[in-house]
Amino acid sequence: MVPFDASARLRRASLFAALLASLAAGVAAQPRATPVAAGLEHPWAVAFLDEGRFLVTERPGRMRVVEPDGRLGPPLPGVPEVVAAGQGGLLDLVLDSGFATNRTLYFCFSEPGSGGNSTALAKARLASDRSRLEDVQVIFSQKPKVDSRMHFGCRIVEARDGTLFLTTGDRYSRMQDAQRLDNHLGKVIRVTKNGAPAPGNPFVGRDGALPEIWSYGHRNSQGATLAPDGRFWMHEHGAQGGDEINLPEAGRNYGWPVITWGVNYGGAKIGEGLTSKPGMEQPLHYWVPSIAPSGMAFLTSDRYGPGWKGNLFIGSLKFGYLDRVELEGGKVVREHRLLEGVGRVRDVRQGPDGLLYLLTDSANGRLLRLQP
Ligand SMILES: [Ca+2]
Repeated sequence: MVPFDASARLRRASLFAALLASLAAGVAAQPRATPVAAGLEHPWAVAFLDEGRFLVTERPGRMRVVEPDGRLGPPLPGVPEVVAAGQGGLLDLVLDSGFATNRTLYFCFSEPGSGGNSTALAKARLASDRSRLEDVQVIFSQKPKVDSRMHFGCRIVEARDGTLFLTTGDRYSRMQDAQRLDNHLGKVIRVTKNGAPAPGNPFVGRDGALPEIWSYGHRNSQGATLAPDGRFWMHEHGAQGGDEINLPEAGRNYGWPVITWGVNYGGAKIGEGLTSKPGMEQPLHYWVPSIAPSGMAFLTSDRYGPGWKGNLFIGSLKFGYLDRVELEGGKVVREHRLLEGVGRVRDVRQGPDGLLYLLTDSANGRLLRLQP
């Protein structure tokens, strides 16, 4: 029965080969990022132009087009003077929902002024030949200006009703101001596309409160997006521990610095060390230790298979990975660390091709595409 034995041996061999192949496929299925462009100096935000081009901000104060083959265009004239120091500079960028016809975009930056600097929101048009910004207008400036290089917040989201959300930071030295309504520190701001307080804002008409405020008690938010259902989601940095995901609702208090799941750098408690208090909202999710989140996007495409569709993707600056967050019933149920060792992830967005794109934050920062 030699032929039978040989064929059994062959079958075993082919089973073993199939096993090896499936193991190899398992390894190959680990997500991989391929570089689109490099040589970006501390890139902060990426937007998607037509024909596969990108528009990228660099923190020192430059905005440039990146060609589909990765070539970097020259810095676009028209960016206002920015305070490029510490965490400040030219930060977020989003295209207007009608960009294809109106060429309008919004960006935010650290604006110099009397007393120091603060986060400002600007509107501009990208010239039809993509060579410069036109009609640049600052439509909102955070009050007051503070002598600080820290905590600018600065993510912009266009809501479905066409108003703009802007996150602002507490400037680090002014954390108590996040609880007061007479300033824009540590807030979510909501304005029209001309910078006026958005109709329906919760504190319009209240004495001593600024009408641009949507929600308060925030620390420093460097990631925000709309969920597929149109709700506004954001995350924010805690101190040592206590980074949070929040879904800010009109007029609500998100607690900083009165309640937090973190402690001060060095381990001292913050305030009375409370983690909850009536009248203050609990986060949807928090991280201890802090991951230092930046950038945030829901994956709505099918490009990575059904398991990833609807997941939330968040960059970690501190640990240098992309966090894939699984949600069930609106709650975080599992997290997966992708691309460990990729570097400080500053931004993550879904492109018009349905793929995820990331920016890494360094002196030689990169634009990366996550391969399906
Ligand atoms: Ca909070």
